[in-house]
Amino acid sequence: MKTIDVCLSPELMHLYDVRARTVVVADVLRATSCMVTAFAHGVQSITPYSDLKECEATRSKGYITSGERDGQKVDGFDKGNSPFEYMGSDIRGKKIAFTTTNGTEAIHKAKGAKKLVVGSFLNLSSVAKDLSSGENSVLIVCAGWKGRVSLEDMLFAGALVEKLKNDFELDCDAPLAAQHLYNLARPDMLAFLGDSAHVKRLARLNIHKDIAFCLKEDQYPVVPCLVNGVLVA
Ligand code: 3SL
Repeated sequence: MKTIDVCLSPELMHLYDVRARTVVVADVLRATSCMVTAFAHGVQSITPYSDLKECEATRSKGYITSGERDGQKVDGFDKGNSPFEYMGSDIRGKKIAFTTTNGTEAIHKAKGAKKLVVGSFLNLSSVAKDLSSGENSVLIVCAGWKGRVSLEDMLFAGALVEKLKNDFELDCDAPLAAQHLYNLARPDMLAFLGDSAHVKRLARLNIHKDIAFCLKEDQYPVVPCLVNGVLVA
């Protein structure tokens, strides 16, 4: 039977062999939620960058430059890291170069995977469907915050485990813990996350509506997938 596991921080990636697995990278607040939203609104591709300068240099090749550092839009970039910036017709058919503190970094760390897809609550069921129809075992990589664990990414991992529990065997206790947490949080995820570090961090930036939006399940039926270092729908 296929198995499913959860890597709670990109710093723990060395514990997992991803060469035969599908990896789902999740940075619910907010990188992967932005990416999913952008694909749902017709973006052609998103190239993830770890390095700010490399990302910025793509502008001369016609890319939209996007991203944040410590939650704030990078000076001189076209867009920041709010899903509401990726809902307009200005991105249709365009290529985006994206760099964020944790999300794009997690994608880089998981690049050796057999298949890599991007997950968020916004495309939860579409990702689940893609994984259950595939042949690979699965590793959900939670982007976290600078190597530390983030509760919202863990809840997403738990939601995915909950959806896939009949098709996959749990590999260890991390998927079990995530699944239990999600079921506890499910009746009111926003309240459950009220004391979490990242929600507090974003609330200080006054972006409550981003938080509420990123926790909505199944808004978009897209599954961004990494092909030759570039995300496509
Ligand atoms: O680190 C990331 O990838 C971001 O999503 C962080 S933030 O939500 O913009 O603070």
